Amino acid sequence: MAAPARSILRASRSARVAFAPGRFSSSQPTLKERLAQLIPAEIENVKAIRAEHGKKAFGPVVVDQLYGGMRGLPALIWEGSVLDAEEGIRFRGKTIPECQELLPRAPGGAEPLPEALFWLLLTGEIPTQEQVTGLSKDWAARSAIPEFVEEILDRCPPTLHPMSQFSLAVTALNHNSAFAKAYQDGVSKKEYWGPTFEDSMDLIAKLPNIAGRIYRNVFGDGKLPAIDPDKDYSHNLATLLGFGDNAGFVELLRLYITIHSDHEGGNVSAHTGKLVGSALSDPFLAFAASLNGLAGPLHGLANQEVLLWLRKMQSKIGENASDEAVKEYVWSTLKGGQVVPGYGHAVLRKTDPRYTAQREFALKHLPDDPLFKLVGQIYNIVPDILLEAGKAKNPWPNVDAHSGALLTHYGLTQMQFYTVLFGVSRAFGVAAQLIWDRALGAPLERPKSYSSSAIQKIFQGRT
Ligand code: FAM
Repeated sequence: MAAPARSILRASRSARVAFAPGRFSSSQPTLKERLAQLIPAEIENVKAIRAEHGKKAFGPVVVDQLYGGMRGLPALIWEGSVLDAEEGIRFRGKTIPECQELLPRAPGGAEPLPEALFWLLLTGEIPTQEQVTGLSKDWAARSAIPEFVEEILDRCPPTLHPMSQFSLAVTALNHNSAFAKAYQDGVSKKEYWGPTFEDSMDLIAKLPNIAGRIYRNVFGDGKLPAIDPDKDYSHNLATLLGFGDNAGFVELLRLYITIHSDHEGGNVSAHTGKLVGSALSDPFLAFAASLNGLAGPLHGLANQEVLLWLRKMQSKIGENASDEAVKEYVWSTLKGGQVVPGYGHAVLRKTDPRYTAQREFALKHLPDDPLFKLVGQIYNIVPDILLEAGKAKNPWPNVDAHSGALLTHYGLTQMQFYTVLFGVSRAFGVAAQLIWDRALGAPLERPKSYSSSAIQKIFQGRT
């Protein structure tokens, strides 16, 4: 006999907030109103660029790029963030330290609110404190997930990886998609962005309840507290995970979501969301696809892999191991045909500023933490070894080399959950891109593939 849905036994369900989404700032434009003002000029801007430069060549394409994962191939447009190989990410032209300085914070907080980062990604503008508070309240009002999605999660075996559960739940949210409904009702192309915006807001708003439920089901007693409409997004997410009373963890989440939100358009999760969205799949379907890409160990799962690798290292060579012992362990990883997780990058050629931001957070809040010290010790050792091994184009650490040590410090020790937090954050960038793609009428993506024999034919007789 099938077991009864565990949700029936639960003391509380995900928050059912008593007010509706919409306007929460009194006098200033909401995010949707501001976007509506910006879109017409951007459509004209794109038209002008295409009219003037549309037929011009834009750098060479070499055959290696077809075989080599399209590295460096100029193929996408995304205004939200741009990645420089040396300098790292800029969100709408702003570095991480600039975002930390300029974006509104929570009262008493020092880190930017991800709500503000989302506003920046979408509009290129710094929102007011009031606008950010309005967004926090709007997301809290949209945060409840349908009961059948709760039941899907409750029926997942705890052995199903949290990322698979996450992807299942996000896919199921498509049941209530405003875009899918509007499309069925014959919405005009010009109006696509409106329901895409609503779905995107719903998507981001519902992720804390999904992530919290997965965490509590897999690692706890399955009981979830309610979302507080007067708290910011990160605070509510922390509460749902059971860390709402820990001010340090809440601050960490604000920084974490901000720096993991977007990394230009070509990375696997961002590009997958854009690609799937280009078929006019709604934001839930598109973002679920992003999550499946993020769940790969060369991409977002690397944060889990780093912790696993560190723990294996500690069990093999002990805690407080010497540099020599660590070096030997790193070499044994490489000689075993494995990658050193958290190091290297497809675009970056210097230390990832997302790593640096986390290191600075650790120096401020947890300078004596043993795992942080190990992460720092590895930073002094791995780049030289990767350089000596001579394969990796970038020997420096990326974002994933650091995040697990911070989460572990505050008690979130279940590494299988780490990529879920990356996924919550990445929704901000993917959603912003989907909204703009619909606003600008981005077409179906359909690059050309070639067979190897076609390549040989094309170059026959040419040197
Ligand atoms: N350890 C060992 N070997 C590495 C390496 C590392 N950290 N980084 C690159 N290499 C190898 C790579 O596997 C490749 O080997 P083969 O020629 O045998 O295929 C060679 O060096 C050249 O690779 P590359 O051109 O430098 O890197 P790619 O652009 O192909 O790949 C990464 C980029 C990120 C997939 C790669 O550096 C890697 O596997 N790193 C470890 C996993 C990781 O940390 N991923 C997270 C990336 C992160 F920023 C994110 O997406 N969240």
